[in-house]
Amino acid sequence: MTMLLDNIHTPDDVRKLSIGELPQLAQELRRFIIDTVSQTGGHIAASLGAIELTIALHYVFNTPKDKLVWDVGHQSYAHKILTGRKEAFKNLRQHGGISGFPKREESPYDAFNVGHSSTSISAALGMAQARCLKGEQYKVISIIGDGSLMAGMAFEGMNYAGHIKKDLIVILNDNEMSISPNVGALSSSLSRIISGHAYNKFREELKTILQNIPGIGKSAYRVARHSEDFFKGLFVPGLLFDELGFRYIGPVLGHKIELLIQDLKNIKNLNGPILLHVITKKGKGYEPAENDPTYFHGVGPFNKETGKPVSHTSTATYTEVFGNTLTKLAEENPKIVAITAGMTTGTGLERFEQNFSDRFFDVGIAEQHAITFAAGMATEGYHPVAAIYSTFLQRSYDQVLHDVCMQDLPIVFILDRAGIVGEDGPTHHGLFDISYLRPIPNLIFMAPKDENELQHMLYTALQQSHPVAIRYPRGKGFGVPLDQKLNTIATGQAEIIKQGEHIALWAIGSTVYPAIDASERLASEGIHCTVVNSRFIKPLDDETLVHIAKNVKALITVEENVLQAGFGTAVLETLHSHGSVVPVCCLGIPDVFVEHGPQKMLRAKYGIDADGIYSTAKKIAHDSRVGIDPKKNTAFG
Ligand SMILES: Cc1ncc(C[n+]2csc(CCOP(=O)(O)OP(=O)(O)O)c2C)c(N)n1
Repeated sequence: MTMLLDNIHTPDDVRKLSIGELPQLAQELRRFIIDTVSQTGGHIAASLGAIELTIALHYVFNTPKDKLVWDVGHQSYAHKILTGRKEAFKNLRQHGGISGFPKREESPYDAFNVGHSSTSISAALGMAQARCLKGEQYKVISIIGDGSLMAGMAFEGMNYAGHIKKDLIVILNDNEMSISPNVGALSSSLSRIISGHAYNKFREELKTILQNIPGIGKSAYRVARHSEDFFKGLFVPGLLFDELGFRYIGPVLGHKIELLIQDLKNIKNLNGPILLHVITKKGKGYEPAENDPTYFHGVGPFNKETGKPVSHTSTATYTEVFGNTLTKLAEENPKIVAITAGMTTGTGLERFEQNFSDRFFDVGIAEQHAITFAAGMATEGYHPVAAIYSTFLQRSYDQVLHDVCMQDLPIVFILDRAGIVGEDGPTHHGLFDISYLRPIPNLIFMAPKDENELQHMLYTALQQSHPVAIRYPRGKGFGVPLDQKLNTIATGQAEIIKQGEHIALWAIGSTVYPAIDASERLASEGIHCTVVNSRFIKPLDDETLVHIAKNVKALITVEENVLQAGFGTAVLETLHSHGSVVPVCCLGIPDVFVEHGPQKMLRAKYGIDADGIYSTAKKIAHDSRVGIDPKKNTAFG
């Protein structure tokens, strides 16, 4: 059977199809996305839910002149395929392949780079404003999900859009889900709008009826309009968009392409800020994803017949160990409360939620609010644990600094996905938290070498009366046994794992085991290393550091963070302030945004795996400045 998709190279080809052919195109896209993502992994549920909407948008608007600004960008797979990336889509999220998110470097159809949520309205409004300044004519359309719309930034964008009144279309893609079911007052308001759909029909009908009554029609309509707010409030509590200066249209059905096209054509030439409310189903057309959209939000490779993951090992992830440990600790300590910003599953808090629903708070995609909300609870004697991915905590920097650390409040920041996350790429790597948190006074900052140490660190953090951050990587631990009894780790005390007289490997978090591996290979070649698990980024174990530095010929720091203002820099600062002259080499991420690709591969590329540490140590050992005679080819003679 001929596939329509085979002849689609740009959206112009979509526009050549008849409206009657578009449902078939949607089916083909759906199959293609399921086939591919089952092999590559990716954000399938949101993308399946946005297929008809994507086709309709490209059909009605003149892309790329008209600009589509996708929020988060995880729903953009159909957009990628229709905009010349069908072949490239087979390498979705693979190293060297196309990104899982819109990327301007990748295509002129990608108007804005995304990955973090709730930016699309501000970005689109900026484009609309620039268009006016340039005196050009094109449409700008933001496509935002109901979950992403809940964030403060989306409201800041809408508020300003209503103020400057530029032509701007916001498509609200409402599937009543964030990653988990949506939360919050706006969310329930949207649901009531959907159920109040009848109101809109009623209003239109009323208008026609009243205006057609001979003699009194016009004045009756005026009276009715005055009382409209009253009626509207009765039927549709979602006046918010109108109040923000948007013309609200909808709700409309998001999987009926023909109707969607009609709706988009109707709003295309309206002026001012318009919000079109589109109802979609997350995971649409793939039963396993429709049944479990939370699991299929973002998945690894899976069997497309069953929906089951292709690989699974029994080793616990750091996330699971965190969630289980916190739940256990909360049984004994009623002051522990857990907070997440729309990431209950991702941060491992489902069990906590089930066991302590009254002490669990999913605030929606609102990282800034999450932290200050935690601060408020801490002032009232609670011990909040705010679990947020490293990359998303960037959103809350001022709240961490100003609302928590400046008041020295006991809050535990759990930074999951710290380091290289893999296929989600540069928007999601957690490679900056050491640099952005390290300068903040009062904060204690730790990173466990394995999942067992994570338990002890969490226990330790909850003994403190100060803010504490714990960072750990995405994925499985090392499969080490988990101690039943938890201990307090002395603040700022590093763990000396082994001693050797040649080179010190001063490692933190995920780099400790690779440092141990490297030291074993080096030892077999006569290069003897001291290996230290720093455990703390802040405070550093100055005494141990200075002492060790005196007794080796060189020191190497290893971190899974950018080198700028990172962990190695902290070590350098300490050594410098103590007058140490030991040569130091810092291993970590250079001054780049790291691309997407497998964690293992990227760690190797940036030289922070066992091989990388080994090679650097070997090079240093043979460097004449370290006191080796290179001709002898033996380290430190
Ligand atoms: C600042 C930020 N916090 C958290 C996330 C993780 N995240 C990605 S998509 C998503 C849910 C978005 O929900 P919605 O906008 O309704 O889109 P849907 O997935 O339902 O289509 C979340 C929480 C993110 N990308 N950015």
